[in-house]
Amino acid sequence: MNGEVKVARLTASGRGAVAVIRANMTPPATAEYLDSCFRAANGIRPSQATIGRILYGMWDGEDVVVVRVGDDDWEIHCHGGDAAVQRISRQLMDDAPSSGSTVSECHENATEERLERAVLNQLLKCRTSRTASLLLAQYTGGLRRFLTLLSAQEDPQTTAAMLNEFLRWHSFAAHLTQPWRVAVIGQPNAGKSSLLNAIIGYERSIVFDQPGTTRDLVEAELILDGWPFVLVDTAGIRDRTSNDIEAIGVKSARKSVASCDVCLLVVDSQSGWTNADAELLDTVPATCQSGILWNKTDLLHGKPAPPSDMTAVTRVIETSAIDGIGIEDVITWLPAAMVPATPEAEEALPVVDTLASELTKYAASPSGVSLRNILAGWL
Ligand SMILES: Nc1nc2c(ncn2[C@@H]2O[C@H](COP(=O)(O)OP(=O)(O)O)[C@@H](O)[C@H]2O)c(=O)[nH]1
Ligand SMILES: [Mg+2]
Repeated sequence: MNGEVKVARLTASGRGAVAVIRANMTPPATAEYLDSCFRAANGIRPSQATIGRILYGMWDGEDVVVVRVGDDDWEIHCHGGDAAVQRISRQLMDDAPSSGSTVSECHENATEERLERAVLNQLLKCRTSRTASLLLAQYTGGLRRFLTLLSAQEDPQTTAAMLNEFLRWHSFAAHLTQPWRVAVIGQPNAGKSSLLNAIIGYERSIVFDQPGTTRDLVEAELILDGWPFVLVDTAGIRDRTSNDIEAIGVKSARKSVASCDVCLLVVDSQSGWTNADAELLDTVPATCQSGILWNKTDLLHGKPAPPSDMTAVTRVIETSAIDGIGIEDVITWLPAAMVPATPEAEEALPVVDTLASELTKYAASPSGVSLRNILAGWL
């Protein structure tokens, strides 16, 4: 009779540097299967290794570490991305000679409660301690307390007010795990790539003094005031372009503007404000805030400042990518514009998107589904 294989991921799902998979291979047949998957650098076969022995080697072309942790148990430490974990787990599950197999997630914090599981899932995606502490407060009871209070509420007006207050944080809560997207747009050569590099502090985009050099979107993640941001460098958005390669960049730039939270329009102050800039500003969707970066001010030498009718309606920051003028202002303005207010420490936040959508739907037409029914699915 064949043995049995049980595979479990010990580390939490989500991004991580290293993931650990535990494999339980019950005799008689299966342990040797590990030997065919994994080649240790020192030639020791995992099925013959002494308990506690750490083996470094290759698994299907990938560096992994295998440790025998018991008579029938091995740990496989591999790259932390989901793809590597799934590939190794599936291989053990599907190809090892066994009579039956199971796979499970069994990291320590696993909980059976749907609400906490969903919040934990979000918590694992946090990139900053500021966002993680907000999520943690929801995980350790903040959200459950609020939903319990809400479900006990008899008065429709109070219920509506509680829901309103909760749901007004919907977009903010979503951004705790999905960075605010900043599209950097502008005419070719205005200094978009240079400014992006100045903001993120290292050379990331191509900077070249021939118009239309940035063909691909270049994204850079950064943390501003504890909040996650992604800056997207774009090709100049123009309606007609003679260059096909740049046209691809222009197309994706339009798409990128459509999905961004804020647009930074870079203007070359040497040329001043042009119709082309006005047209560009018009492409920014109403859902998206915009700011103007009046760039190359180091070259101005008395040339005109941004027109005052423009500064009256939009935030204009005078910048120089070369000597760093205004970069600090941009870095301060972005988080202030995106997060004008922060919730109180104890405030419940709609950090679970499915729940937030269900409640938003309910709030729009309270006579339809019953609130108790919705909440019963979570409590
Ligand atoms: N003097 C000066 N030159 C700049 C500034 N920003 C960009 N440049 C120059 O303008 C040219 C185009 O810059 P780039 O960032 O590639 O523009 P993009 O096409 O908008 O991405 C390069 O030669 C840059 O060095 C600035 O603030 N001051
Ligand atoms: Mg560029």
